[in-house]
Amino acid sequence: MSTPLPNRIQLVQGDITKQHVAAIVNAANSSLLDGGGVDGAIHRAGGPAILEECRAIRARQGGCRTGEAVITTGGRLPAAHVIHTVGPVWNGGHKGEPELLANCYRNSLRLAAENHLESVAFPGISTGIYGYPKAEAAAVAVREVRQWLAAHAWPQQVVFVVFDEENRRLYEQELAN
Ligand code: AR6
Repeated sequence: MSTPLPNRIQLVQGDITKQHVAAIVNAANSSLLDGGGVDGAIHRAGGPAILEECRAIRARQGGCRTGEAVITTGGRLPAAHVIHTVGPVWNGGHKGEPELLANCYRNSLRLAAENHLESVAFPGISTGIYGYPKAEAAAVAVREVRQWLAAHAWPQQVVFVVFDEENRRLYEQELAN
């Protein structure tokens, strides 16, 4: 299901691995290895080429710190690229979580812009295993993407991919503001 919005942002409820965009964003962990959740789904659907590039990045720079992002092939995915970013683990909200989550969106969008990627799909980074409250996370996601798009031509399109009803409602509310 897709909700069209009157700008460069789209909201889709479904599986991010099925999105036909230039890049999908992965909610990874700092090892860039052995993930569950959306990470596991992306590696299963995209095949071993993604993991191979993650291992090479790890060998080169020792993984990916919280808030930062790296880019690999999309392997067999419809998306040509995967941007792996590491969201913060929710720890009550006073350990820099909002700023770290904002960095995930900014650094992913920066990589997309640098690589001239036309469209990028984001999952709700940190809102699964990492426990970030969904409403607060949706507010950060929408604010950061809006700010980026207001200042940059690339990416041209951003798709928020929500898995569940609750996130769909929260994103609809944020996007209506
Ligand atoms: N498509 C779109 N969204 C999805 C999908 C999917 N196929 N699967 C899950 N989600 P999570 P995190 C949603 O736990 O909280 C991994 O093991 C899900 O409903 O995948 O950032 C990493 O390696 C939730 O809203 O990521 C890390 O160790 C959102 O994606 C850790 O989990 C994120 O949930 C990262 O935890």
